[in-house]
Amino acid sequence: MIKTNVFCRVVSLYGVFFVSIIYAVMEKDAKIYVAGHRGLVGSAIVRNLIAAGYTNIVGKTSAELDLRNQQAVKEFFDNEQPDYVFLAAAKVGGIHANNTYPAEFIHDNLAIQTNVIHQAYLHDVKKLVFLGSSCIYPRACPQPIKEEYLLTSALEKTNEAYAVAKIAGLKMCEFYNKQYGTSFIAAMPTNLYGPNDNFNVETSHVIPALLVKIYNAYKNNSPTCEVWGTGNPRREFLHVDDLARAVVLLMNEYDQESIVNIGSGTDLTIRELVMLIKDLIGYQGEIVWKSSQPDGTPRKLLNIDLLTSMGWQPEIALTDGLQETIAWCHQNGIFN
Ligand code: GFB
Repeated sequence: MIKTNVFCRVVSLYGVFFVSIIYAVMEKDAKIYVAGHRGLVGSAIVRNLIAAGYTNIVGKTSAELDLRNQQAVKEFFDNEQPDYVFLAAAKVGGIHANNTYPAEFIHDNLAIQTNVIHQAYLHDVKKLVFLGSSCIYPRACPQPIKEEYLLTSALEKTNEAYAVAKIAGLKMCEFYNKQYGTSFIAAMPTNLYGPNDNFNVETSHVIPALLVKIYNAYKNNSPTCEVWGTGNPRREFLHVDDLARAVVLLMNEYDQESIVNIGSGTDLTIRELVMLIKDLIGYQGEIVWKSSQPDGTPRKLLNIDLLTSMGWQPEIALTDGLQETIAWCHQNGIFN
């Protein structure tokens, strides 16, 4: 049985104010394990929890705790006995990394999530949030993608290994709830960006890759800057601080069976994204499209009705989030 803290929130709808009751699961001094606390997602969750007044947050680097190691994960749970778990640790990467290292993507993700979810069950963790990805949905999905479209047709090939592992993870949460009565929920974020991302242009996602490539071309006065694919695919992007707000909300307020999409509700073409970043950085050269690199799925815009029905809305517009990320890159030695 989950202990709940009840408090009130004032919400405004069409200018009329309502008082809504919130059932917050996590006590402020509860022990909260954020797996992957140094990464893009985990570090944003930690920032959000600290700002909200949570005082007992646990994290381990991959050097301190290899989550692929079953015995090490068991010993960690034996020692720490966390009350709540955010499972944000994963082997992640952009289209090239997914396509090039599928064995590592399926092995590492299956191992990490299996170890953490199973130990969370064995150690009576009160609630766990598993982070998946919008690439779990079929390649040819109707858009925007509803949660119910899961497993309705074939996956995109470039990230099939990662998607299959994430589908196994969300199903593991569902089946542990069904058989063991656990309270494990699964959130499916769209493409994310922000501080503490991977900025290695070979293995990263598209936004960090473009920031580094276009900044370098600007700094070096290069007449051209090479980017991948045709520019035609559409992608939806969400700043990771908006994601963290959603994930903490779900931990505190959501207890239904369905997975929950987390997105910004709008998308743009990769070409439009490139032009936006080019303008923000001030690069005047020519963009060259390397069409030998894959485009990936043509579109994966999420339907976010379930999440917005809980009162969440994205707050950071793409241009603002990109400007903030560019400033972070300057301050943190990414651009040098
Ligand atoms: O973020 P990304 O690598 O992966 O974006 P996905 C790929 C899109 O951006 C493709 C284009 O259409 C690429 O052709 N692109 C253009 C580039 N230039 C570049 C570049 O320099 N680097 C990169 N990386 N892309 C990921 C999955 O899919 O989505 C992950 O691979 C995860 O598993 C994530 O699910 C959410 O959006 O295609």
